[in-house]
Amino acid sequence: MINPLYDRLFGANAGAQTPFLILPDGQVITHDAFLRMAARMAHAITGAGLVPGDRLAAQIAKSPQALAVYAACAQTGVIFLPLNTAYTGAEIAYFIENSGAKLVLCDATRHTDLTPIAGRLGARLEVLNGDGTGSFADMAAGQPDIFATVSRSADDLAAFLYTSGTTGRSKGAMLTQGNLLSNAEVLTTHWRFTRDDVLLHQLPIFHTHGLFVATNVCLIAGCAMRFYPGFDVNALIRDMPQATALMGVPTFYTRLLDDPRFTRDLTEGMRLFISGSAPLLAETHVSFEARTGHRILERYGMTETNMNTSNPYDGDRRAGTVGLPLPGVELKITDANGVELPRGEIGQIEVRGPNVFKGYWQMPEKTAEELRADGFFITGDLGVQDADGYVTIVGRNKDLIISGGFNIYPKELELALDEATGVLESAVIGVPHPDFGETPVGVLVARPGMVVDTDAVLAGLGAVLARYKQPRALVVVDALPRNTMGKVQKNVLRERFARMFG
Ligand code: MCA
Ligand code: AMP
Repeated sequence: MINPLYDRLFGANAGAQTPFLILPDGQVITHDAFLRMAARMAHAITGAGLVPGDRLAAQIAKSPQALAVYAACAQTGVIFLPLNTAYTGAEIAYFIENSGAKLVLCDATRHTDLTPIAGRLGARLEVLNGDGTGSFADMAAGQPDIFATVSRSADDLAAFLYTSGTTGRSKGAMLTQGNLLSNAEVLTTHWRFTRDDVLLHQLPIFHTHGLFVATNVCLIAGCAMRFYPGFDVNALIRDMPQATALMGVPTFYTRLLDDPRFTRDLTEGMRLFISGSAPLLAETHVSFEARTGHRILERYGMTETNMNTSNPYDGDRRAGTVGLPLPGVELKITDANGVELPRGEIGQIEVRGPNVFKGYWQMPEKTAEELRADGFFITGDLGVQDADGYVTIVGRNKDLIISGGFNIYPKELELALDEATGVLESAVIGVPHPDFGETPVGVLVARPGMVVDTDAVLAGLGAVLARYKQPRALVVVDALPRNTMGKVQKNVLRERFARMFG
């Protein structure tokens, strides 16, 4: 039986009694023990009636068990659909309905909330808690710890990751086994991961960054991860002397730099610090090197494409750039008509390669808008490539805010704000934030003769939007600035409110 993703990532580590996950309390889970846990879950998944190609949605806390669900999906050929733990019931309902998930895993705390939703949508709901307990764990307990891996091909789907759109409707990016595997192979080599590495893993595992980039690389290398439930600067500082690498969003690095305990001595045994998901300010890069002697390696990727570019391991890691296209990835800068521009000119970034996804689930028209027939994907990012090939991202063609590495689409917030009592219309903009890089601010116009109670509006958003998406401030203005075409001039608003958070 052949299953490229499972065989290469997981199966290759079968029998290895070396550490895979080192938990904050010192507990060690070997590669072999992890695979046996995943095999028991694979039996539970097939026992629940799922067949290859079915979707399993998981809104569960980060834990070794949560990671084993990913391995179990790979082994059974079931499509894994990880969901942000911050999503509200209303948001989850959309993902279950849109994906047609057959099995949904949640924390016990969400069970009551999600039971009617799953019931209405015909999905089976089971519990998997962050401590590894729950009805799904019970289904897996006592199952054989070996599972006959289901045959799959590189073109079969491995995961759906939902990414919001400028229309406010999330789209399920369909990632194949080949997409994930090709990128993981390239990154492992490019960043020189070997079985001697120990990666500090504090990212969430419901995104490409924490799930595919960090985890898949460590699986291919057969190395260990110090695996934490979430970001914890104290644990990072405590454990850094026992690690070799860190992957994080820029907020990780600014928070480390804010801590006087973070010193050159502490980083002596580290060989690599990688940043991505949001722009790393050149000043952070420079301060980091001054403090530690290490140059952060910045790379650039997307849910739809995995990683596209990376600064070199050996050679010049240039602050403010995202480096060079990865081996096997073609990148070009184009004008609005898709015509390639000469080096040095700013345009839209397009990429093509084995890393590029298959399309958006059941959205052929959206897929056609962004994925060209010749295989180039229009990223929506604006960039420039210098004479040496280094890419700098200069802006976005899409209305997107990135807060602490989480994407927030203004349209989704505007649709919710427009429903609020007394609101005539709204515009949501991203403004600089010292911790999160950017944060959303809602600019509201009141209906004639009405007063907007901004506290009540914010409270109302809590029921529909995940906390991280909620605007950090709401301001009421007389009118939104518009151009002659009637389009809201968000750049004018961004300038006006740029210094709200210092
Ligand atoms: C948490 N909160 C946030 C964020 N995170 N608000 C805005 N933006 C955020 N990113 C809110 C919480 O709701 C809470 O609100 C308060 O801030 C503190 O929450 P807490 O959980 O304690 O925060 P934290 O643990 O310190 O988390 C901050 C974080 C985290 C470490 C920056 O957000 C994080 O791990 N971000 C990484 C995301 C990531 O992996 N992105 C990759 C996706 P309150 O207190 O008011 O209730 S992009 C991707 O995968 C592409 C392919 C790529 O290129 O990598
Ligand atoms: P997502 O849709 O969550 O995968 O986010 C992808 C987006 O994050 C990209 O289209 C970029 O706008 C942004 N991004 C990722 N890495 C970087 C980076 N190193 N610098 C700037 N933006 C980045």
